[in-house]
Amino acid sequence: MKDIKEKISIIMPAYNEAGHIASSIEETAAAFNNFGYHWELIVMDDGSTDDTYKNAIALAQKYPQLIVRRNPVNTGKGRAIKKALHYITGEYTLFLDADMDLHPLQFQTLFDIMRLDKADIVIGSKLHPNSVVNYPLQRRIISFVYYLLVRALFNLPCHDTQTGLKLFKTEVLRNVLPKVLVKQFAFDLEVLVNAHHLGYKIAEAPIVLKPQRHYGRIDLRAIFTTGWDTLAVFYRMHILKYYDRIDYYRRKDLAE
Ligand SMILES: Nc1nc2c(ncn2[C@@H]2O[C@H](COP(=O)(O)OP(=O)(O)OP(=O)(O)O)[C@@H](O)[C@H]2O)c(=O)[nH]1
Ligand SMILES: [Mg+2]
Repeated sequence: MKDIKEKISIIMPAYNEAGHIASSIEETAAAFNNFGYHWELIVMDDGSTDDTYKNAIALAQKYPQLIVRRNPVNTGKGRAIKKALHYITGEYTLFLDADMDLHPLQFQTLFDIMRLDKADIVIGSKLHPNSVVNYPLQRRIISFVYYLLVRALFNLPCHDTQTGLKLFKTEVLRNVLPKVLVKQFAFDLEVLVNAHHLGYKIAEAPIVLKPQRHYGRIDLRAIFTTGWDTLAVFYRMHILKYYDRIDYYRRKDLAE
């Protein structure tokens, strides 16, 4: 074990990843054992209709650091991550997609940037000039248009809110996640908007993205829902002032 006391909690949301999940867990465990950090891996299976849960739980004996939880029905990536917060014991939390498009060894880049930039959050960005990304033109266009929308609506210092590799000081998530309402893909945006609003520093990291699937699973419906949820985050932040009010009521609750 390195002389590093910090513990990293890794949250891996998984939906119908039976084909990937065992090797994803093995690769993640190997990467973090190699780094020498203390770590734990929380796999959140979300009503998968394939063998995701079975294949993941089969590795629980081999890795005592592995926690596998299952939701009987699918309720969305955002809600699964919110639930995972209950199991986290590390000072740092990494969101890592289960499909291994982004290899967990890249954690070290994010961790180094967090320390150098004194950031509270470091997000992988496909639009970083040093990123090596290999994904279809159609997805590049969607990413860029979404970036323009996010820039127009929120003053976020991020170019890509949607990449499945993000490092947080766990304290940030404890303060932000209870306020987050989106259950699906705009969840990431809602987390970042709220963290920024609370004054946490967000930095971006280059990534290497190697798509493991031949086609993306993001369809028109997901794009529409994400766009709609994004507008809803804007409405709650700037018109309803919901996030400030919920803070106020919570503080009042605590005071009473
Ligand atoms: N818990 C949970 N995880 C999900 C859900 N939908 C997707 N995921 C997981 O979230 C991660 C990102 O989902 P992907 O479908 O890979 O989305 P993406 O990377 O934006 O799109 P692709 O290009 O198709 O890979 C993966 O680990 C999925 O297994 C869900 O409803 N619940
Ligand atoms: Mg993916």
